[in-house]
Amino acid sequence: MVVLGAGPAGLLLGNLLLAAGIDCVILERASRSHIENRARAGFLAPTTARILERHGLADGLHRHGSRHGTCEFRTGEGRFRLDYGALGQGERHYVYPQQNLVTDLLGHYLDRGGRVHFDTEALSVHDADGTRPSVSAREPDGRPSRWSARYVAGCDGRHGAARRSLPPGAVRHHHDHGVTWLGLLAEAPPSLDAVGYALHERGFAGHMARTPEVTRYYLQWRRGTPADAWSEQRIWDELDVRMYAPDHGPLHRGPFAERGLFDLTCEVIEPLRHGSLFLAGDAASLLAPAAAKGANLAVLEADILAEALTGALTRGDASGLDAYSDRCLAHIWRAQEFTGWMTRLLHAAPDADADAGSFFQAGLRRSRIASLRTSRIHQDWFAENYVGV
Ligand code: RFL
Repeated sequence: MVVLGAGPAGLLLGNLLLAAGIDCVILERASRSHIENRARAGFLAPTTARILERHGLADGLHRHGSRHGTCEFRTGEGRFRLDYGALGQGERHYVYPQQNLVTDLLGHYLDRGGRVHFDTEALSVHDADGTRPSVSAREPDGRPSRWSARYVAGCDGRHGAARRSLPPGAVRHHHDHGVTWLGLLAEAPPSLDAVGYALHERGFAGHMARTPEVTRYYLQWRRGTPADAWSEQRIWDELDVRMYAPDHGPLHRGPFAERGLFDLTCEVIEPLRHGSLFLAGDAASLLAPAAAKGANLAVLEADILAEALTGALTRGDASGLDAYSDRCLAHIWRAQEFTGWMTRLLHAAPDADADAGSFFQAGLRRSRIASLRTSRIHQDWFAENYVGV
């Protein structure tokens, strides 16, 4: 088995294949230290924790992760909290930085004797329509190499080789929410004991705890403006305004260790299987980060794929592989639907003051927020979708 990419999807898959006695190799474009330090997700769903627990891979999560079940919405009319851990299915998130999860999964994989080729970029998948597909790659010293196996798993993200190798029949659904975020990683403790979503006429601002020393902030950002256009002082001042800090308490400031721009776009590839090539994680679908679903879907899909491959390779039962794409797409579309709803809730339409239509949108948004504040049924729906995948 050849697995492309050592993110959450590829590393979980690699672990589960080795545990089932299936030989595999992971090709990873980046270095080991890069993947062990790449800060991304932080909010992991209970489903993710259960999958890791079931496979004996949750030790780090339980030792160092924390639990979280409250979010706070702030608007010009005030603020309200939803204890989502007590609503819906009564489940809470785990807060555990993605780079720690990747480090744990990599450690377990190597302990089991797994092979990863770092600094090795997959270029293309060949002969996926046959029973002996192969992957052409570039080795760290620039030499070309070729890897063949019975199956190839494309877990190499949105810009990976698996996506580039899809046959013409593959459909790529793409949607642009028309919103850009400046994502910030602040070396500062969290400023509130909840996920903070602030809706302001100047745009959205978000607050998410990562560790006691590090906090993520997001600012809705004018598309096309460079990430470094504003000084740290100006960004903190803007966060203060949009998060209504004078009304609800100051933000703990600190230097920004990272800034990046994210266009809130989403994509789904259909189907997720092309002969002997299977897509999982961001390679299969991309979600706007508004609802924190991407890493959780990556883990879920890797678990489903591992079970299907184990059936095919150890028992000659290919039914799991046949069902893989449909099973995952059901989860993906549900996550896309909720993420789209969250995205519309949190953002004024771009250039909100430009036309009368956007006032209509603002009215709908106020009504959505009011419903979420007052309707128990709406809160239960929110909680179930917010925590689930
Ligand atoms: P990854 O993690 O991108 O890993 C893919 C790996 O493939 C390698 N690669 C290649 N290797 C070989 N050959 C090639 N040609 C290659 N091309 C790429 C890459 O170096 C990399 O190591 O994909 P995977 O495993 O599918 O995991 C997906 C998640 O990383 C992603 O969905 C999440 O980070 C999304 N996300 C969040 N998800 C959550 O569930 N909860 C969150 O709280 C959350 N917060 C976030 C997020 C994503 C963010 N960004 C990046 C927009 C916050 C942010 C800011």
